[in-house]
Amino acid sequence: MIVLGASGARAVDQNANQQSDVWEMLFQSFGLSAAGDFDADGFSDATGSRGSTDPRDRLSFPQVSLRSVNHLPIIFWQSLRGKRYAVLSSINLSSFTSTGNIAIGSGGE
Ligand SMILES: [Ca+2]
Ligand SMILES: [Ca+2]
Repeated sequence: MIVLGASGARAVDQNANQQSDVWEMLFQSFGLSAAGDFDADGFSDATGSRGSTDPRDRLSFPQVSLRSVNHLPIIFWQSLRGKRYAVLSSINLSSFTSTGNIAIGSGGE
């Protein structure tokens, strides 16, 4: 299995609520619970924070697709410009290892 994770320095979280302070300011999402799901999209607000999705828009949630391009499997996701993404792999879903691939978000797929 392959998943995406935030890369580089940990997100700033000076109020220790497990959600990026930058994300909280960007989406005016102060006071949301890390385990909560304000927009009922099936992803916790902490997960939305890591994926930089809008916590008030249930159509904005972390998503990854696998497509074939020239017979090769390619991973796609909606990125944010300048955000660093790491591709992680796991064979047991309990531990994950970086594939070493870091992608810088372009603002598109
Ligand atoms: Ca925070
Ligand atoms: Ca959510």
